[in-house]
Amino acid sequence: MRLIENDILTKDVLDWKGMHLFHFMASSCSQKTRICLNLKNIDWTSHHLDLGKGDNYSEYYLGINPRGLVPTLIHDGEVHIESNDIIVLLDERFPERKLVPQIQKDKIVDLLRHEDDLHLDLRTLTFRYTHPRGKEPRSKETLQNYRNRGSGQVGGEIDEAKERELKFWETAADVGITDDAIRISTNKFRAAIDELNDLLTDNKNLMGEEITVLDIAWVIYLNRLVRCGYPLERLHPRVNTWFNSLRMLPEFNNELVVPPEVQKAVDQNHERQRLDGTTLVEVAGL
Ligand SMILES: N[C@@H](CCC(=O)N[C@@H](CS)C(=O)NCC(=O)O)C(=O)O
Repeated sequence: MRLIENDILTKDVLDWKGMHLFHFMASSCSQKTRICLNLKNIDWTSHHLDLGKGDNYSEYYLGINPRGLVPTLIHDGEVHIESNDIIVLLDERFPERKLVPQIQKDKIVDLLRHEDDLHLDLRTLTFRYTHPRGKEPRSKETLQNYRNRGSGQVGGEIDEAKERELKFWETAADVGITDDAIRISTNKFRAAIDELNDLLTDNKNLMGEEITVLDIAWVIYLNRLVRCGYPLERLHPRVNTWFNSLRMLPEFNNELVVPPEVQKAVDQNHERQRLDGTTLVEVAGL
């Protein structure tokens, strides 16, 4: 989705030349975008934000992306948000290695929409089953900044996605990530992965022989789910085999490495959950 000038308060980016990406190392949507850039050999300038430190809620960044989310792509002064729109746009502008075959475009866009609908479910599982984020993952002060800064509009319209984001963080602070929320989100993923299994029945990759953006998007999600303790191999062996074949390619692997201290915190979290009987498998009844 390309923003219009009125959506953008940090006007200097409108004069930027070349390809710039605002992203966060560990963000799934950023990883997806970076893998596309890698596969297409596109040169880009990195603007790294640390979401844990709230860099995405600065006046500067909310002036660029009123949703306060990563990634944001700036291409010759055009500001684009929403990772799925960005990867489809990159494929149109850099067709050398096609990742959205024209003939499959409508179906891919439709399936990507379904993937994006599950994004808050992925966040729900992440915030309980990777490293612990504390009782209030985004403080009241941070959320107040988020509410007040930026134009609050996308495409000239009041942005409802921002309200949805605020609600997510306020609920997380109020009641935490509940067992019910874990069950609901996990069941949605289980059903979605069963659909991937059907797509892989006769195909090497989700849309056929070649890798498309849909494969990239789902490898990223599955990578996160497996890190949360989702038993992919046991529940969906065919999907697991396909996932591992792509996950280990250097263009993917380079974007998915986890720093040892972060992995240690995840392992400790899982150990605690095993002792308490609150692993993902136990809570979701898998
Ligand atoms: N639909 C959006 C979702 C973007 C999104 O939620 N990004 C996450 C990181 S994966 C984010 O920026 N979260 C903000 C935060 O954690 O404060 C997209 O695909 O770009």
